[in-house]
Amino acid sequence: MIRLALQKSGRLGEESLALFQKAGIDIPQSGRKLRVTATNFPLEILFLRSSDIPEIVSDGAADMGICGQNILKESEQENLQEIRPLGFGKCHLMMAVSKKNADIYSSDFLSGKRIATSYPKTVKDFLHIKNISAETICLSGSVEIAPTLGIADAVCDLVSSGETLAVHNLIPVETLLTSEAALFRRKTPLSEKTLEDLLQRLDSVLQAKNLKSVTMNVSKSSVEKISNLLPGLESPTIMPLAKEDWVALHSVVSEDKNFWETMKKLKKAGAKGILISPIDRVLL
Ligand code: PRT
Repeated sequence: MIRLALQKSGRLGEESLALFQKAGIDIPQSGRKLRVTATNFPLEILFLRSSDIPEIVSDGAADMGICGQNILKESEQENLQEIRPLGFGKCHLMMAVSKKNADIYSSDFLSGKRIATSYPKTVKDFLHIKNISAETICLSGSVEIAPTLGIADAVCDLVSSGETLAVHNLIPVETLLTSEAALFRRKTPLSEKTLEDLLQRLDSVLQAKNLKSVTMNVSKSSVEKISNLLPGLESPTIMPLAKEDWVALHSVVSEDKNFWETMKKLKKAGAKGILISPIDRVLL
């Protein structure tokens, strides 16, 4: 049984549970329970505050955890190891200053100033690397309001859309780190077989994220031309059709920036009835 710590409520907890569900791991609705066991996989989930997750894993109360890379970095727990970035909860930890200071900003601006943040260790590392001496004001939330209250000259906080900074008349001037949700473990042994099974299931969902199953009817004479247009995982599957001289071609195509251009080219080359379907999971 693997014990995994997850955010109790909030953006990362919800997306993590959705990922497990897509991977075919059934986790009962927790309600007020802080500890639940998956019904079809040897996995126990502990629901915690994000900032407590690294320490709980580091201390051995859980084997693995999911939290933002920002929290993992701030925790400075040396016996933890990131296993997978999970592709959600993306954000940047940014330094921001008021509009009037943004134009004159360089890192040296921070010298002798007060910086409000919920990430004091990451900020101290940043200042140390830049060889700047500044004071950090540690707040657990609502960091953006600190300059208006006159208790800080700059803030260092997470940014995704940038709207919160804008509302507080703050301009992002420097990125300390980029972050997304990540699965991590303690560096001590745990059931490698169960871990491998868990990773295989999660990877099957993560790798399928941008893949589409594409099927189309094509005349036998255009099979080669159309096959060459299909950037699939392997060569396309060709299936016979009742209609003479026609076949169905199936391939798996990544939905990247060229996807719709490729679909247009397939149509132009004579492909008919192109079916595009999502793929839940793929084992590569
Ligand atoms: O509730 P709990 O104690 O578990 O932690 P929490 O209060 O930090 O939870 P939550 O859900 O807010 O954040 C959990 C994790 O989500 C963070 O540790 C990040 O890894 C990730 N994440 C991604 C974010 C954001 N984007 C984000 N925008 N966490 C917080 N924000 C906040 C930010 O602090 C700021 O106040 O959103 C505001 C800025 O958003 P924009 O869109 O206006 O730029």
